[in-house]
Amino acid sequence: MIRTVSTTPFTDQKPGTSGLRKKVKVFQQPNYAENFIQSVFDVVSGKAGATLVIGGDGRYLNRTVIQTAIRMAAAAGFGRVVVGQGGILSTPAASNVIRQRNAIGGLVLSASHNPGGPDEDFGIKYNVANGGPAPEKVTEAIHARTLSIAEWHAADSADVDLDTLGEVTVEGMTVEVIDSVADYAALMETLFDFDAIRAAGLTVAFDAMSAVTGPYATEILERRLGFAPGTVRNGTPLEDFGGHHPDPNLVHARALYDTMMGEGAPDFGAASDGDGDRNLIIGRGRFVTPSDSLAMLAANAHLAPGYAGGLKGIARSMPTSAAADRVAEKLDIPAFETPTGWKFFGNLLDAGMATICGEESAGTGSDHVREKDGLWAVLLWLNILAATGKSVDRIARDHWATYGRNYYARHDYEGVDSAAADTLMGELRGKLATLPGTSFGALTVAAADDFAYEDPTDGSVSRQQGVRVLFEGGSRVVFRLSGTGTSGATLRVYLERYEPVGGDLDAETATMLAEIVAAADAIAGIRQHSGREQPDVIT
Ligand code: VG1
Ligand code: CO
Repeated sequence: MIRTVSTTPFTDQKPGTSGLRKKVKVFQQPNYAENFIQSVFDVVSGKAGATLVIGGDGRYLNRTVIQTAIRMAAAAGFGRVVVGQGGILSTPAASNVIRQRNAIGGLVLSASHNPGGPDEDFGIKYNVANGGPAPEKVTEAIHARTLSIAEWHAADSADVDLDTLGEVTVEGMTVEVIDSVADYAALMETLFDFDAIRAAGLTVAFDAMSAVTGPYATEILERRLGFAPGTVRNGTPLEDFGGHHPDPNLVHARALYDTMMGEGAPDFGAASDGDGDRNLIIGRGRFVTPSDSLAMLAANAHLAPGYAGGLKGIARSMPTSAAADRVAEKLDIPAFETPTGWKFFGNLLDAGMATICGEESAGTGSDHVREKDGLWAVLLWLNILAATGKSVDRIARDHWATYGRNYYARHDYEGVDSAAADTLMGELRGKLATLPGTSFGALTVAAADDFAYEDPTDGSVSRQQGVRVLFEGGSRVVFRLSGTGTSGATLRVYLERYEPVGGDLDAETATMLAEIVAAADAIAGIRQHSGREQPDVIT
């Protein structure tokens, strides 16, 4: 039997950079999750008999919302729901299952690197048939639907046993519980030379941060690649990530950093985030910024079997450093600059215009799926280390000696008053026209704009994607507000300085960026508007 429930709209269900993210308590309001899921289903055409993939990062509320989504999918007329065992699918694994099963789309339940638990964050994201996050025209349609929704529908059925592999039927719809890891691990074996990695004798530390990559990393690194037991740390997904932020950066993955900088460090260290799409890369004694990692992976990707034929193009988000552009130039392939968020890469990947993509926020991936992929980046690094016999530090130094070095950092000011953050951005936008020609210390502004992107495949335009201030000589600062937070505003300030071949390639990043940091504050009045003397997080 199908139940129809009357409801009224919530006015705060606009998807952000990566789906709808709110506090768990917000999602627990009656009708809240149901309204959003129904709005997604109302917007998707061709549901009848189609396959829908559902999975999440295992955080608090994951199982509850999966049961709700299954009942609602049955009412919406889907033919089959494919769900990961225990409700677990990493974001890249979900993307892969959508593609391999020819699904119409998927619901990915995650708030990524945000903390989890009854008082923390939850999220719902809809991915389309290519396996990637819904493009803006779809998220806009979903948002519009949330503002007019009047009822939702669900099968009046019992919970499905999510822990037992196999098929059951709910109101005529098949629910198939699949192994969360198997298809993804098989895909990785097609891309990388597992024998070479196994034979290289490397030592590895991988921190799964008590989040979704635990079972994936344990299967791939310890079982299939034979790294020692204990290589995967914090490998059991917990509903609250052990009380930590599952955010693989130098603040929240500090323990891994200390291991990699200490006595007896292994050759290679890495971590991933809540939903498994981000990666942190640290070699023995050498942290690699995500922007550099993208460039180094692109420059060496041909060493892995999956990319032996070369790359078609490289895409990066606008705030990501230009290091990857230099690699594209050398390889004589196109470089693309998109707005923040993986949804903007999908069309380029589908059109065969780009093979590798990346973001400064620790996201790297390729055309093997349509999401960024943390373990993929780890395996590509391991394949490159195995093929070259070099250390991470050696690869980094050789790279800079060839291309020059883009010193880079991001300063985040979290939990800033939303009105103050809006004022800061508004004032900044208001003075863009007058900035060129003005000087801040030794830096002179060459150009300033508000980044807009026209998708080369469908001509769609996205405006107001971040304020860029470009200085003479190639340094720059970018300002934008986060679209993934759940309380107040987060101001992100992206700082970059290029040092050419023959220049100072072995300096401290903070020293190299000090002038730009001062200029950023002078231009935007960060301290004045935020009331903060220092950023909360530097990555
Ligand atoms: C952040 C990152 C962005 C990333 C997004 C989703 O967005 O900056 O690069 O794509 O998170 O990643 P924002 O709007 O907060 O800057 V994840 O791993 O949270 O799905
Ligand atoms: Co993530």
